[in-house]
Amino acid sequence: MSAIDRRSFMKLAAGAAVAGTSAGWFAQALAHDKIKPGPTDVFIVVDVQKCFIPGGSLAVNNGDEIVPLINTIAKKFQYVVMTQDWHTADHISFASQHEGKKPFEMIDVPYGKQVLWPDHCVQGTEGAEFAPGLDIPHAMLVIRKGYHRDVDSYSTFMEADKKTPTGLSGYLKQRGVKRCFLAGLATDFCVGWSAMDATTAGFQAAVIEDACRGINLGGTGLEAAWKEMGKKGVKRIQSGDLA
Ligand code: VGL
Ligand code: ZN
Repeated sequence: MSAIDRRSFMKLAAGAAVAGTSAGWFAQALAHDKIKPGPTDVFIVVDVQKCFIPGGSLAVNNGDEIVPLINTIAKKFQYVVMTQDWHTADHISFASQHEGKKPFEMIDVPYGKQVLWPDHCVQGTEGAEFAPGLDIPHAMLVIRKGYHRDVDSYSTFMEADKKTPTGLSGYLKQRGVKRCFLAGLATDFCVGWSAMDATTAGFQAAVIEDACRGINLGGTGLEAAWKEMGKKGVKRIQSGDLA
């Protein structure tokens, strides 16, 4: 290579480097920039249960649409954990347990504010089963949450009292996991809270947006949840970002 050739090559290379860093969307489009899940990554499939899909008692709009995509994503991961919302029949989060209260109203409970929900995901009932078509035979762990009558647990790491761990963080750390990728139902509740708690527990966390659906309470809850997640360092990615 002549000196002139080398100089123009260096210029080109520098230009490419700048393009790669300053134009994130461009970098993302290149196959080599995709995220390749490995042995320190886990895919956490949150609450893809009958109660949360159309026909269920707390149906999330289009919640059933994500099932095939979640199956596809799961195949890219060696490690998959699935979660189940798993309430007692008289759970504190059920409007039916509070005189004169209706679903989606808010009440004060000892650990803070609690949204009241229709009865859902009662232990051992059909509604608590995984959604039809969910097919992840290699999932290594199913973790249940929300089984203490007096405490809700949107997060699959920490109950809503913020002091009762589910044990998932210890499990994942013992398995050498560093990054958590999350998807499922609902974006603005169990997926979002789980992702934020993953960062609090010392993991990197990313939510795969197109493999989630949200409840969007009051029409603004979903965007507010993304904002909160961003503040906590949770990455917002798409299924196409995964190799
Ligand atoms: C959920 C509300 C109540 C969820 C669970 O899975 O997002 N939302 N219980
Ligand atoms: Zn619940």
